[in-house]
Amino acid sequence: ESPIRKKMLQAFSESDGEFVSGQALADFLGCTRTAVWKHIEELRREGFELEAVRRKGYRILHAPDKVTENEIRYGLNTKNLGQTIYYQESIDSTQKKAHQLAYDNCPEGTLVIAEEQTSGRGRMTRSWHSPKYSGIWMSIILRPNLPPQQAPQFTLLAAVAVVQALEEVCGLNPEIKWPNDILINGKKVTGILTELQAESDKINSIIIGIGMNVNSKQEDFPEELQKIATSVAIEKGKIVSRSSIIQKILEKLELYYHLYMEKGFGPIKLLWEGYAISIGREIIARTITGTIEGKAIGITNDGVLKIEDSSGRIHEIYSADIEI
Ligand code: BT5
Repeated sequence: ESPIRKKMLQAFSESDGEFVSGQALADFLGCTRTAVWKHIEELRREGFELEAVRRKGYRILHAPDKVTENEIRYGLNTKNLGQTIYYQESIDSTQKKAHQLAYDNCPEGTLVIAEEQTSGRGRMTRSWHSPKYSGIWMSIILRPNLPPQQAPQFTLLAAVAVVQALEEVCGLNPEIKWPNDILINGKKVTGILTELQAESDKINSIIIGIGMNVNSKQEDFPEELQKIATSVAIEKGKIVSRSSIIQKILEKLELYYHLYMEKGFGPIKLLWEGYAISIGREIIARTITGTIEGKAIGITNDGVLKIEDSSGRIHEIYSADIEI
């Protein structure tokens, strides 16, 4: 995407729905009015609805609901997160691409996003169903100067950002199931996958993958997901703009990332606990080494789950699937 287009969307973004004159655009972009008009035409071809009024100029009436760089940039209110965007209509996995970009030293906050994933993945070797246009399939690269043990806290931090984005943009009240599931009415609407590139004592990159079902209908889910998955549209009863959810997630992530770097995990933990469903309940945790049953009594300051079994013994769980 050309830098001129980027600046043009920024100008519209700042005008907040008001007209921007052709001359003002030309001055701001440092190009001719004819060039401005050409860029406007290009935006139209991409599905932007633009109004042009003589002597007033142009304004954007409606941005199309795709998740291209333009859609995400228009109205995005962050300093770093999502300021560099890698978009592909179809991709194997945004997580995989993000790993490559991180390895090649892309800027912190780089967002990788696609309309569909052909081999989206969950934890371990599980797959993540990511059909075209109906969801948010994205990965964000962060580079906190921290030891690798603190990385799991970022799954919880991201979960808080996602829950608040869904509350504020969609008016929904999702809950978090430790460690990485966001549920609405007991069904999974979002999964989070946090991965690392690290040396023994230092994180190089954290890659946070977020998969959210947004406009899928119940019958769109494959058989095995019918009973366990839901989407924003199913819960809300109407179609929702993906780009506005993405923008809000990025804004919240940035906010909490800074809070975390300044104040540590404490404030994030408090927020997280307010949304958690598993705490205080009898649960079954399936880990790689075995199954533990008991009461989830809380998370530690590292984000590790504590379970008290019937003999009163307390187990610390680093990674598991939880059944409530
Ligand atoms: C997760 O794993 O929940 C993490 C999912 C992360 C996906 C994002 S999308 C962008 C980025 N790029 C990627 O390639 N991945 C990330 P886990 O807790 O292991 O849950 C996986 C399980 O969730 C599967 O075994 C299914 O049972 C279920 N599942 C698969 N697709 C789903 C969907 N679209 N909605 C709800 N549940 C799903």
